[in-house]
Amino acid sequence: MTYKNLEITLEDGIAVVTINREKARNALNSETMLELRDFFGDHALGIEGLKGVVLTGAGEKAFVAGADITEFRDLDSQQGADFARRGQQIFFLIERFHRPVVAAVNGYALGGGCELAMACHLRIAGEKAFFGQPEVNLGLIPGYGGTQRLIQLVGKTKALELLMTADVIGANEAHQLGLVNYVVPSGAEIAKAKELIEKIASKAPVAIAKVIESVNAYFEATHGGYVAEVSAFGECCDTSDFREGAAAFLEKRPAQFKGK
Ligand code: CO8
Repeated sequence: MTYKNLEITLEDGIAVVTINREKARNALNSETMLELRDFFGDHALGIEGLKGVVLTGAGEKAFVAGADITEFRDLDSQQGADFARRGQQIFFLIERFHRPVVAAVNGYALGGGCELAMACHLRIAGEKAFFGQPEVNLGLIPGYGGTQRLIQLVGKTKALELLMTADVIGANEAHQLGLVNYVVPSGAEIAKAKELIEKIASKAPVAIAKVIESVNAYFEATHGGYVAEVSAFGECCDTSDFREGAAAFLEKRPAQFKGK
């Protein structure tokens, strides 16, 4: 597959995958999601001697500003659920990848962008990085596993607060909460991610793959939460509040919600 929205470089066994839609703050449109699926589900499996993958966003402003709102504003509940389910499956490919996948978060990681970072095994934040799940501003909930992974990473207390307030937090707070592994000066995110991958690459590869498998297995009992998220996301798509929320974002005005 030829990639239009992913830029991939391979150096010393480390692949750096850059989501390259800077003008749309690297928002995840369908094409980018398919490219991520191809990379993690196929292409990367064939890279000889791969030590790990760094995932980042183009430019200084955003890692990924979420799913592409222009694409899903007209979804009905069935289409919304299908969209979310397909996205979850792609993020599972990342979470289950046999080599470490490290997010190098260089700016905003919002909505689907925060969900993407959370699907990676480790997260490095630049000091100007921001994290948040602002979907309720749009009349939605996260659909790519965010309701589940945020609980896994920061616990129920803070997850509920972040999901319900749509608060956007900075790198240091994300670090205090356990959402990211390290905070580094802006511009040093990829280097730190590579340093971690190099360290991990000096260990036994099969053992590393088994660590990933076993840690993921801890959460398997709660996989029903992902299914519930898909249905709930779909149900939100049927509300007039969602149409209003998406329209308000695109028209750059505050949303007027009616609870319907
Ligand atoms: N989708 C589409 N376009 C976007 C998105 C997005 N998520 N984010 C930014 N853009 C576009 C803007 O519309 C703008 O376009 P234009 O230049 O044509 O006006 C351009 O990118 C630049 O954006 P800003 O001018 O707003 O840039 P700033 O640097 O001032 O602000 C922010 C950057 C803070 C990231 C801001 O753009 C923002 O708040 N973006 C939206 C964040 C958001 O709400 N994300 C959640 C989206 S919903 C989601 O991710 C749900 C995931 C599950 C989906 C399940 C299936 C569909």
